[in-house]
Amino acid sequence: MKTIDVCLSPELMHLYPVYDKTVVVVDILRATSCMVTAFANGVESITPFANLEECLKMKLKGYVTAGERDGKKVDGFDKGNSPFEYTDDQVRGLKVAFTTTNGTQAIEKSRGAKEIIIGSFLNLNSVAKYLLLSDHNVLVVCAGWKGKVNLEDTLFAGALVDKLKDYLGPDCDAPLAAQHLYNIARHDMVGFLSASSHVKRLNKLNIHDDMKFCLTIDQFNVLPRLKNGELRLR
Ligand code: 3SL
Repeated sequence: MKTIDVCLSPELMHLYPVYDKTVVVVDILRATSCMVTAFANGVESITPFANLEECLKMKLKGYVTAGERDGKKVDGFDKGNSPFEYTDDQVRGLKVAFTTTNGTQAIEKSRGAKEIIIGSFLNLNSVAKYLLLSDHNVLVVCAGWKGKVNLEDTLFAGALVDKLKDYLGPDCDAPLAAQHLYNIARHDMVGFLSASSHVKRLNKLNIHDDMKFCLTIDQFNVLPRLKNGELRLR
């Protein structure tokens, strides 16, 4: 049986060899939810950057620059990190250079994996279907917040473990813990997360609608995958 493991924070990546794994990077609030929404609305590619200045330079090459630091759109960038900025025809055909506080850092730390795909509740089923057919063991990398564990990414990991429980075995206790948490929260994830640190942080920035949208399950049937440094639909 193939295995599934969960890295609850990018700071723990040194414990998880990735060279032979399919890594699912997740940042529910809000980076990977934005990426999935953008691809569902026709973006051509997203190039993730850990470094803000490197991302900004991509403007000179005709890229749309996007992302945030501490939840706020970066000065000089074209777009921020709300999924509502990546809907309808706003992004069709665009090449986007993207950097965020945690999500793109988690992608950076996952480099060297056999393959890297992007997960969110919005494309949960597409991720699960892909993993079922893949030959590799799976590691879910939760972006967390500045090295700390967060609830929303852990819930996604738990949802994935739960969905795949008959096909992929847990590789340590983190997937089991995530699965338990998801089963406690699954019927009211919005309520469950209302006390979470990042929801409070976003509320302080007057960002209220993004959370509900990012917790919608299977809104889109897309699977972004990292290839040659950029995310594209597989
Ligand atoms: O850290 C990230 O990658 C972001 O998703 C955080 S925020 O929701 O934009 O604050």
